[in-house]
Amino acid sequence: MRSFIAGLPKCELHLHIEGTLEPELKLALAERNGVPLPHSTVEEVRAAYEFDSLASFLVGYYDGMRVLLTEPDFYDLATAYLRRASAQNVRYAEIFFDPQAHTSRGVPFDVVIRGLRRALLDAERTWGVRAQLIMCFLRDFQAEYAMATLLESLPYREWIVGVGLDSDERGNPPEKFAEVFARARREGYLLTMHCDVDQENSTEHIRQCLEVIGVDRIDHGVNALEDPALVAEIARRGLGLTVCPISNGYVTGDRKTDAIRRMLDLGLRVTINSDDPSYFQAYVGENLEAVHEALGLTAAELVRLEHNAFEVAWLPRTIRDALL
Ligand code: ES4
Ligand code: ZN
Repeated sequence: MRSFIAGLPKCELHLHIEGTLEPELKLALAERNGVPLPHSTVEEVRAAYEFDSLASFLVGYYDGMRVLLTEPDFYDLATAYLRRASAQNVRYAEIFFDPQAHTSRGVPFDVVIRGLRRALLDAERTWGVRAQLIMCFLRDFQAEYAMATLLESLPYREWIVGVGLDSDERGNPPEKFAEVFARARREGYLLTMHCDVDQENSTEHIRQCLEVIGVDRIDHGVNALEDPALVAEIARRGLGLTVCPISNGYVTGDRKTDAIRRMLDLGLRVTINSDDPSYFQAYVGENLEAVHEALGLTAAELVRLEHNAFEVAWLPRTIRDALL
């Protein structure tokens, strides 16, 4: 089944580009940009990636970004990811980026998006892997800053397929961003939000995503299983859930594979994704293997997981059908 998984055409829908920064590239960019780091070897950088909760993960995640300063840095970051993704037979990826994690450090929005965009175009030509960008707002910053970021993105509207919401969920419910997401929808963006696994008020946050925001997808969303009314509504709307088992394992101690089993059995459009593959040392292929290892999936079920992902991808039907 290992080679079956390796050969399966894949679709990645939950991937933070800043979470793909491998220690080798972090060291190389630090050197290129003259950014001092407390570590000088890959092993030391790796050893410093330590976390047991979303909040402790995010500390290292933001620290890593200090080496990302120029347009070529963002180009190199996304190119390295797309090279690895295409080697795992990823045919299509929707890539989150966190502009505020950069503009808040003085790196201009256009530097970030131009570097990422150029990498996407070159990767499609070089490896045939398609990708689109989803702009995430940081939920632990004020809604006003998210709105300003949304307005700053409008000149690049054609380069961004949708918006998301990530970072520290605690005390930062979806409804805090209702106005921002309503405006984003009016501007033509599709909408998704993180409802991270086992966070405080998780089912209430999922309810707000459905009833207040009107999301087109939910990132994680595993805790919906605790409320039959949420499950029914997600099924009725055919919403995709982008689950990240190895990430969930790091953040909660449980890869939530039993939940994935239940979602499959309920006919929900569950998808398997990597989240922050450098930090969790697992790209989408390793995530599929982990689920297979825990659940003993059949080939048909593995195909179903990828089929779900292509189905809920934010692609025009003709392009999706060509990829399937
Ligand atoms: C994230 Cl696992 C997770 N949760 C929320 N925000 C994030 N950004 C990157 N990874
Ligand atoms: Zn995520």
